[in-house]
Amino acid sequence: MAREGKSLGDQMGGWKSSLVFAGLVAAASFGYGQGAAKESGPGGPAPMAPARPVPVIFDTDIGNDCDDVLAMAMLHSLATRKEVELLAVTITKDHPLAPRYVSALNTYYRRPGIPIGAVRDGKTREAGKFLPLVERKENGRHLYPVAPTLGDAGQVPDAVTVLRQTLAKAGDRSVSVVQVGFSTNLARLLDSPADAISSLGGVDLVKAKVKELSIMAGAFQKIDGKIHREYNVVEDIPSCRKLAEKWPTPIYWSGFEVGLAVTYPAESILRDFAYTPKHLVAESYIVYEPPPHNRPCWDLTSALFVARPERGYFGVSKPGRVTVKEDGETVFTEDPNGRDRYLTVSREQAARTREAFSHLCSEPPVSTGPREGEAK
Ligand SMILES: [Ca+2]
Repeated sequence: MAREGKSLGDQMGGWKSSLVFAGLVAAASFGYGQGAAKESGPGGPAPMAPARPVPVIFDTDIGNDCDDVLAMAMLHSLATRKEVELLAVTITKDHPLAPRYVSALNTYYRRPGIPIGAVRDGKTREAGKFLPLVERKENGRHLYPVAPTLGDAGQVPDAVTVLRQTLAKAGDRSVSVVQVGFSTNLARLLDSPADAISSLGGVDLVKAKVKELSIMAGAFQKIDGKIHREYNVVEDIPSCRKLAEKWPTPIYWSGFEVGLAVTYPAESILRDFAYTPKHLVAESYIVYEPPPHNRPCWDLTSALFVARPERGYFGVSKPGRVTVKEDGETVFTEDPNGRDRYLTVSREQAARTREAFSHLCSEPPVSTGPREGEAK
């Protein structure tokens, strides 16, 4: 089921109107400076530049909305630029094609060995619109090949195992976890006991190894004058409630309103991927909802924020605490000692950020090995 099909109903059609869109952007730009250097949000300090590359775990419900695909393409470009290191991809969409699809993307971007973990007994069990692209063949060969190590069954380890293994190997308080789907995997990670992988239980392992969680979930403004119960929360409310209650590191929440205000330029899909005859990213977008639709960039916001927090693409709120109600509503309460902040985006930031998205998402894969003649 696609994102619209759940909590949004048929509203997205109406939101395509530029008038409504302009209103939402304006609503999202509450009261802070327009200059990039000052764009620290309503009261929060400007985030510092991280040590690069930023080690990232990407936790995604890939196969539902196509913004997960764009976010992965962008992370690969940022990895090529040595701004991030993609340590692992874990999946909360419970469909066997999802890990195959992730492997095809990683293979296309020259990183077939990135560990992939998949949820067991998870949410959204239908194939969705674009995962089946990974099965397409031309002249008897897969158009979008997966890593040879994946095997025909496409089976990958359980996501919690991959999360624990990845964190166990990581440096102390080094990892940025980017969650852009449901909280199923991360909630189970918090509940996971000490085992052969790590002597630490889930909460302590996260506390030891994770620097921050950047999460696309919730809504911190009314949408169309109404409380918005956001899809990623609503699909697995108990897991999101557990995450909000127990997660032991700083959390940056990108609410529904942020991605809605930053749309992907459809002309980039039509033009910027033409360097290859068939491109899995562009095809997935088109199969999901073709141009001239400018897709909101929800998941991309959380990914870009960990890579370039200091570049003024977003503002951050003052600290506080997010709670998730039983019906999926997210509530932010200001607290100087709070763990949580939410992202904001002004009209000017939205324009800059969508350009950055289109350039980064459409960058061709590059071999980063030594050039011919250079010492290895
Ligand atoms: Ca997603």
